[in-house]
Amino acid sequence: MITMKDVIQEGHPTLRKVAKEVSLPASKEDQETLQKMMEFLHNSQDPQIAEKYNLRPGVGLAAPQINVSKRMIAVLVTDQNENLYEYALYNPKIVSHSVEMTQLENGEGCLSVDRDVSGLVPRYARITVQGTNLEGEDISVRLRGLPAIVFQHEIDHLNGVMFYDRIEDAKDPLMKPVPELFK
Ligand code: K1U
Ligand code: NI
Repeated sequence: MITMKDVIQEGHPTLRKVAKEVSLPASKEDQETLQKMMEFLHNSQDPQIAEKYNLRPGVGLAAPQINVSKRMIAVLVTDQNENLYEYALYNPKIVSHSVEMTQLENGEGCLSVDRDVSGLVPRYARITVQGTNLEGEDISVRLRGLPAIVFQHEIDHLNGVMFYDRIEDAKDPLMKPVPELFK
C-alpha cells in the first residue's frame, strides 16, 4: 500500500517534470499503480486506517507525487450535494473550460507540500475532462465546484505545476513601483 513515505515532497525534481503519456492498453504495472493510488485516497479518508498508518487525508493524487512520472491521476471527492466523484484516469486532459474562474476561499493544500501556503489559486469554474479509466474505457466528465478544482490541481501535477505557482499577489493597479526600490 502507498503511505506518506512514498509521497515525494516539494524540491524533488520529479514534481517539476512533464509526465509521460501512458501507453494504452495500460500495462499490469501501470494498472497496479493507479489502483494503489485510489486505494491510498480511500485509506487516507478512513479515520482508523489514516491514524494507524499516519496518512494525511487526500482528495486527489497524481502519479508524479509517488515519483512515477506518468500521466495518471486518482480523485475521490464529494461535492456540496454529497455526490461522490471517484475517478482513476490515464492520460486525463481538460478538453474545454469556462471563461469564468473560481477559487477555494481558504486556498489549496497539497500532500507534497508540508506547510501552509496562503493565497488564492485561480481555477476554471467548469471543465470537461477526457481520459481512460481503469477498465480501459474512454470517458468524458463535466465538472464544477470542488471536483473541478481537484482535477485541475491533479492535472497540474502532470505538467510539473504546483498550486502555489498560480497564486497571484494582490495587485493594486494604482500602485506604481518606486524606481529607487527596483534597481
Ligand atoms: O494533489 C494533492 O496533493 C492532494 C490534494 C488535492 C487538493 C487539495 C485542495 C484543493 C485542490 C486539490 C489534497 O487532497 S490536500 C487535502 C485536502 O484538501 C482534503 C482532504 C480531505 C478532505 C478535504 C480536503
Ligand atoms: Ni498536490
